[in-house]
Amino acid sequence: MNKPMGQLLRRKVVKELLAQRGDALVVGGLGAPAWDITNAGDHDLNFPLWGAMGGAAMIGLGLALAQPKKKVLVVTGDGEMLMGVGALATIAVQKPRNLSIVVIDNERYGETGMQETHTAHGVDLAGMAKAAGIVQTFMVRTQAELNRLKQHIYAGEGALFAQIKVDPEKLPLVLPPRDGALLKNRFRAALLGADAAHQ
Ligand SMILES: Cc1ncc(C[n+]2csc(CCOP(=O)(O)OP(=O)(O)O)c2C)c(N)n1
Ligand SMILES: [Mg+2]
Repeated sequence: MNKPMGQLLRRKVVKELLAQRGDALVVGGLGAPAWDITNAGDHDLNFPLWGAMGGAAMIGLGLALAQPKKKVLVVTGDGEMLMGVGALATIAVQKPRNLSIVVIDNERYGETGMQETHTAHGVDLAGMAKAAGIVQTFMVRTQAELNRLKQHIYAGEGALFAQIKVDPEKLPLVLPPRDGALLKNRFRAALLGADAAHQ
């Protein structure tokens, strides 16, 4: 029998994780995770994706390799991660210490009507990450487990992968800016300085 659905509330989870972000670079997977990171406070060093389903972890990997002194956090959905699951193998091989991937797992494709994803049927993304060779993996179902994750997420001991089981609640949208060029330019300016923004 499948385990019960997640109880944690995604907006609270993401807010707690981002409270300690400092100057970390934060990538939000398309849809609800992008709204979650925006709900926690829009930020110049947020890079919310409006598309590119399946690409969030790899965008995070590229950033982590290009900016080894910065912490990089990817917050994405179970559906998005399942689409790009091969990324786990590449991240395991590249071993970026500064990269954390957090999957907000509501066991649903929330944005398109709450269809069940494979995680509703036992697919264990944290187990897949571990088997790929990512050393730090977490399955989080409780506040105590979330608190433990918080101690490691920005420690730079990565790569780190966490799957957080959350309630499949429907929430009001909290949208980031919609203009991709604006998002890219403000991110580059905040990271590299104003001169780099438009290059
Ligand atoms: C290539 C591609 N396929 C499908 C979609 C439609 N789509 C957008 S968001 C989404 C569901 C995302 O689910 P998940 O990552 O689990 O996020 P949740 O909303 O459940 O938090 C889908 C199927 C898309 N944008 N691009
Ligand atoms: Mg989902």
